[in-house]
Amino acid sequence: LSQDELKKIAAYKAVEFVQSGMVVGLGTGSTAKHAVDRIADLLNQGKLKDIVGIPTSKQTHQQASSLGIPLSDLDTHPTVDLAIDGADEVDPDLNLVKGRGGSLLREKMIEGAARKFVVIVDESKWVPYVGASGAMPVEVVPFCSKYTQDCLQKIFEYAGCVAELRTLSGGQPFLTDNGNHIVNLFFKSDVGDLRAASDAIHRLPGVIEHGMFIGMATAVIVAGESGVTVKNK
Ligand code: DER
Repeated sequence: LSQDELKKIAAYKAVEFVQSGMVVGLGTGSTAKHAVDRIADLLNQGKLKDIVGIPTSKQTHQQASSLGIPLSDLDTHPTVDLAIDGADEVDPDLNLVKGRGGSLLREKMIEGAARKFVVIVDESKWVPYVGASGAMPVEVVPFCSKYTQDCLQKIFEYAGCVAELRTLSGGQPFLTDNGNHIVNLFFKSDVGDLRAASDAIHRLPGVIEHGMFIGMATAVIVAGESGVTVKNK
């Protein structure tokens, strides 16, 4: 099975938890895309009714609205019944790294407002510790983002951190849906206590939010060659 087929299997499994009448957080990325497609299919088949989608990015808003899913936002629906989204990494305690697609702020707001947050991944996303497979993104204000980047790198010097501003092919800074910059943190070793790491990051005034989703997942659905498993918290 290809990685995309595994992503689709995990996504379809998660959509089984969607019931008519729910307010559903719609994730961002190639795995969540399959969940959005599936919800639209079930709505069009009449198997699901009265769903309101809360998109976690402009990209997902565009996909969901083109598929006819009714959409709203947290201002109108401050509580979300179920959020479904992918992840870049899942550690043994079901802590996540998210945001390599640049949508971490809206994802964390919506998934933090959800009664249940179901994460959908293929088995390649398992890591021994946060940051083991690549960037841990941090959304920062554009004002002096190089200064914030350098502060972030210094905080995690003990873990061999290299901090880099995320840029587009032309070299200009990547901009999130909210018009902010992303600083990617690359760790050479485990940062240790994630909540302490989170607190240290949030103490920097230029930081808006980071991509460690600590203790937020209610369940993680993992699709692998040997089948699909649901890991509950
Ligand atoms: O950017 C994000 O947070 C995405 O959800 C990412 O974590 C997963 O993207 P993928 O499903 O395309 O791997």
